[in-house]
Amino acid sequence: MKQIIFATGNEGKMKEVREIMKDAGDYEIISMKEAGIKTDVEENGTSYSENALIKARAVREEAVRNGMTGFLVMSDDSGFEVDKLNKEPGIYSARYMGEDTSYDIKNAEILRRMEGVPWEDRTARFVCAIAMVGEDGREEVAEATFEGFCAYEIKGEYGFGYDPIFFVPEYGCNDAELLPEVKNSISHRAKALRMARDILADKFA
Ligand code: ITT
Repeated sequence: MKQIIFATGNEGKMKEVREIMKDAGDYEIISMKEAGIKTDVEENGTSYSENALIKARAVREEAVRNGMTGFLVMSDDSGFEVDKLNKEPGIYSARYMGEDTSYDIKNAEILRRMEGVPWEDRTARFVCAIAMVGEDGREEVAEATFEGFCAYEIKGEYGFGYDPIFFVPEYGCNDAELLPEVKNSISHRAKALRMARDILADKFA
């Protein structure tokens, strides 16, 4: 069975990817840790797709150096965009206010910056780019969005990152209030991974 090394150091993402890809048939998903890969690259691209490719290429190179065969690398670059804040934090979502700042603080700061902004101007979204890099260097990217609003309040215990301040109109609650199986059926990551699976079947079979 072919292995997909999923190039992320983010536990929240890894958990969702495993759940979304659990019936991905011919592939076994393994984390970088499980593959013994330690690469930590600088994400200096100017788009989600570029950053996703930067991560996947670096992991492929290390896997090849380590003598691995029969694998494909996948990575996820994602972010939270608030239109009223010029799409911040955007591609800098992980680094916003510092990588080690807690999301309680980051989320509170975004809500503070959005104080007094009416509902119709609170449009926001998550974006996810999934890059695939084959053992032979072949490259593909799939990108998808999850549209909603910047909430008025921090709410919910599920998910990770900015989920507690993202309001999901279809469900009338914040993303972090949705059960994981619900988020994982409608999210930016779910959509991009579904597209990625079609690309895998088409171009990497
Ligand atoms: P890797 O690069 O190792 O994958 P990272 O957390 O640094 O991990 P990104 O650079 O892609 O990953 O940053 C994505 C950030 O966007 C993430 O840290 C969250 O702050 C936010 N984010 C992305 N998807 C999210 C989701 O589904 N729910 C909440 N926040 C999300």
